[in-house]
Amino acid sequence: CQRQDGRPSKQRLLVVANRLPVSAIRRGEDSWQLEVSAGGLVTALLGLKEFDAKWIGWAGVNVPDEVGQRALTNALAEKRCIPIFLDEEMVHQYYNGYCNNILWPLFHYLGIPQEDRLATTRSFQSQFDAYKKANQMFAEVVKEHYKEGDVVWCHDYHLMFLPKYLKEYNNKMKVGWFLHTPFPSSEIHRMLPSRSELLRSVLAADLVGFHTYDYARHFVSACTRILGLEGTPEGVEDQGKLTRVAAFPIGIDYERFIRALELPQVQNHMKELKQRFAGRKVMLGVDRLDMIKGIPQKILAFEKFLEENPHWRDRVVLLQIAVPTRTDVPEYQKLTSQVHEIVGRINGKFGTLTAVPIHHLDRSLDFHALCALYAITDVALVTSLRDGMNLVSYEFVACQASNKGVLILSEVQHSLLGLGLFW
Ligand code: ADQ
Repeated sequence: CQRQDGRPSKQRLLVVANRLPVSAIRRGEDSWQLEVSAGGLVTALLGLKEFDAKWIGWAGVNVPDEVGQRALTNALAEKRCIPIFLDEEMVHQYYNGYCNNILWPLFHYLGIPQEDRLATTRSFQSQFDAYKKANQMFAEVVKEHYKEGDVVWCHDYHLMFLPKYLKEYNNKMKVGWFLHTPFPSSEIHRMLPSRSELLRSVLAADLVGFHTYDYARHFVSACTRILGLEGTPEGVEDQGKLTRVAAFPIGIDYERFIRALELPQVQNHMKELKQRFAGRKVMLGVDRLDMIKGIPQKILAFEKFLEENPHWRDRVVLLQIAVPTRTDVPEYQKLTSQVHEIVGRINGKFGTLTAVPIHHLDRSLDFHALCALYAITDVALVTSLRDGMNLVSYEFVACQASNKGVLILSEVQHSLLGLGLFW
């Protein structure tokens, strides 16, 4: 494919994910402010420079009126983003319900909530119906923007029906699907009432990708054991049609971090932080506030460390930066209160009039502030109980250009990141 000046044009790519890489905040009837969202999917896809990419997804806000929808669509077009508008009920059933209450915990081995185990319960069925409906809405928007030759890249557990809906529309469309979470063992996937339908829908894609070989293997064995299909070294075969399945461990745009560390504003911020915490070792946690990230466990381990090593009490500080997510889901609200309670108790126990051992922030930091923090950190703590990959570990290592900090990983992270970080 050639441009008029003779240079090859970039491959067109439609990235489809539940959320857009920006969050929208309404400032007036037809005016919107856009902010980059924090999260692994956004960070991971920042490196997509060799494609002519557009991103389709939900803007994370309810916009019931047409004026607002039009204005937001125009504002997002400048960022090469195309919004999907989901109403409150859909968000409740599809996103908070089926995605975050059922698929997310199950894929991280946390089980299915008791009341949703029976497929016959009304809440499960309505959440599953909403999930399919939402996937259809995404498919409609993809169809509207698709041009022959485009590659469509669907992301994550929110959109497991999308490959099927897209292929039903146009079997020639090139469709990939990538999962950012673990894919669990087939024994766990079996617990899901809609297990077969979900697998079959994903198999409609041409290429199915996972972070690790283990997740890919779990997916293939779920297809062989649950659907009775043939697993081959390339993927899964069904009546002569092969769906390729492979591991593609995701990384970060390393150069972006290195360049940021050289900026005067980042250098100045590093100096300020070093002065602020002079005489103390800095330990750091950067996470979405999610139960899989092991935040209470990390903070309780820090308390144990202070208890058992009194001479460290005024010589170390833990900075925990936890951006809130899924704030409408009761489990996440409980987690926030639990973390606040533990932090308050430990600071009350070990704090002095002039210093506290834990600084906990419920917010996102901007990219430059984050780089400065990684750069001056002595010990980064990544304590996920289970995680698809975890990019914070990569970011910390990338920013340790001049420091000789230590990265402490939970057992599960250690086995995962050994794949990419230390090879
Ligand atoms: P996450 O669980 O969101 O996504 P993770 O790999 O932990 O992903 O990365 C989080 C990203 O958000 C990092 O880039 C980090 O810098 C940023 N971030 C987190 N907290 C922040 C804060 N308080 N302020 C600013 N930025 C913050 C999913 C899976 C992961 C998988 C990724 C990518 O759960 O396992 O690694 O996708 O595939």
